Amino acid sequence: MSEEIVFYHNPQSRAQMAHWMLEEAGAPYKTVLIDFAKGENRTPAFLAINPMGKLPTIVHRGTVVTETAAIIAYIADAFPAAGLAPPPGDPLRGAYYRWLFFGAGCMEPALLDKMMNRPPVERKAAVGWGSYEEVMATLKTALANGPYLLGDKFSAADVYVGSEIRFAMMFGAPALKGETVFDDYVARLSARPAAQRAAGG
Ligand SMILES: N[C@@H](CCC(=O)N[C@@H](CS)C(=O)NCC(=O)O)C(=O)O
Repeated sequence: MSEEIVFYHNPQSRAQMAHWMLEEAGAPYKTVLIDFAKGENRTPAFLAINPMGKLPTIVHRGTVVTETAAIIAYIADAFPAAGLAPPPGDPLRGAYYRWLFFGAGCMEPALLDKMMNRPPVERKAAVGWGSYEEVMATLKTALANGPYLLGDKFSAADVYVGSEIRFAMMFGAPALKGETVFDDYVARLSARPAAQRAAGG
């Protein structure tokens, strides 16, 4: 079975995060560009792979993986030589899972609330991400001792959470740009050769 990952990509999408991860992992991959304007993500052929019609999507060893955080975690485990995930049994695995899931389950919806000017939630206690302000304050504390979410060790969790922070800054989300912790973190991540290769397309 082919080791090559088929990567359904559009650089103007969350697929950019998976692209960076593929480069970090040194994974062999083939890019299939999907043009949203032409509806290429809504063709029967693509919907048969991902019924959500969304990117990123990868296929590896006959298995479809969707959801950016899952793709990033999957690649880290599939290419362990890159050392992008603490192995099961390593105490850091807990923090690693924590920040990956926090990124997908808390940061992303909080960020979308902000970007879409949704009204503050009425029952904060029942909403998993609480509030944008709490999410950002939590991340700020997590990165205070840095340089990465797992301390000295760069991991796939930084690819995901760091990408989200960088994306949020680009869209002018509050409480990020101008905060030294976040500015330094994003600068550190953006300087990585793999991030720069991915930024090229
Ligand atoms: N939950 C998904 C969201 C993916 C997503 O919404 N991707 C957008 C691009 S950033 C997309 O493919 N939109 C096309 C569409 O829904 O038609 C993830 O985390 O990967």
